[in-house]
Amino acid sequence: MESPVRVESQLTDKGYVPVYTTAVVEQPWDSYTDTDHAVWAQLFERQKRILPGLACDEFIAALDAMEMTPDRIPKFADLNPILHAATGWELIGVEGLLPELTFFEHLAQRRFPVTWWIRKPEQMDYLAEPDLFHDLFGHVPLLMNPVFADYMAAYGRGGVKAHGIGTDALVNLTRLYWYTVEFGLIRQGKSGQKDDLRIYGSGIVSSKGESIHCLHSDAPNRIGFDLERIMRTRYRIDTYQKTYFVIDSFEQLMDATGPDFAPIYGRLATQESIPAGDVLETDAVYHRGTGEGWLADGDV
Ligand code: HBI
Ligand code: FE
Repeated sequence: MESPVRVESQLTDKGYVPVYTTAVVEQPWDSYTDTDHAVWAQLFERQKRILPGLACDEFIAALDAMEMTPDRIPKFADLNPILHAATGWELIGVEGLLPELTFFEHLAQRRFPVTWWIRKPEQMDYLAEPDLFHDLFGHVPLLMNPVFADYMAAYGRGGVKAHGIGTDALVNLTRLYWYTVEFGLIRQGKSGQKDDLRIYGSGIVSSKGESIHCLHSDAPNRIGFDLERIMRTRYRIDTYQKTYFVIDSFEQLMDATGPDFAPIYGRLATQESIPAGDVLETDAVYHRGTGEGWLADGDV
């Protein structure tokens, strides 16, 4: 089959405008170039080397269980039987960002959309949109964990409902996704000290710089998980996060998102959003950031 031509996102003067497509594509594995495989190898080996001691045990164990290797880009067809046996999830190939409702519907059906193309060598350390490495290395391993896998499916069902409620609900829910699935931290030890925190967020584990920054820099806040507080909190797209939220366990995440969100959306609609770098009186503060290097504007 001819390899699909990548749908280039619109890089405009306003920055990156995603081209949302709903198409599900077969992974064009034979069309990957040696450069594509080399980019995978470099990113995979670098993260495998630095993540022990930074990423949570569940992530490291899942990465091993999936038997992904650096020598070449994994085949979705090889990974799906392993993933499906563990938690009923499967990978589907997509062009990139999906319209929100499409994305939620896939998650609700335990289908994780993985971008089929991988970044170019010159994009090694940053690209504006999720590529194969962000999705496959960042998001997929934790879908091997039964509790987190259930949370992701519940998130999808919640997203479909939120889509029916309206934009404000979707904004609240996107913040939850951002501060847990993408940029979440988890307590690994029991003392609650800074050095007991570990990473589970996909946006962090797929980034060398942020994997180190989120735990070892004094700049960001590290604050205990609080569902409604998170759903009010604005975030950063193009810089490291100003605040990272810490869960005690994946069970805590699952329990917190069990209730019907409709009354929560109602309460949140009457409250102001919270700037990304603020610390509230009511926060359980693990670390109050110095704010070094923060940009004043740009919170979304
Ligand atoms: N589409 N493929 C893909 N991957 C995502 O992570 C994704 C998406 N569409 C929308 C989206 N994430 C966020 O807006 C979620 O909060 C819904
Ligand atoms: Fe992501």
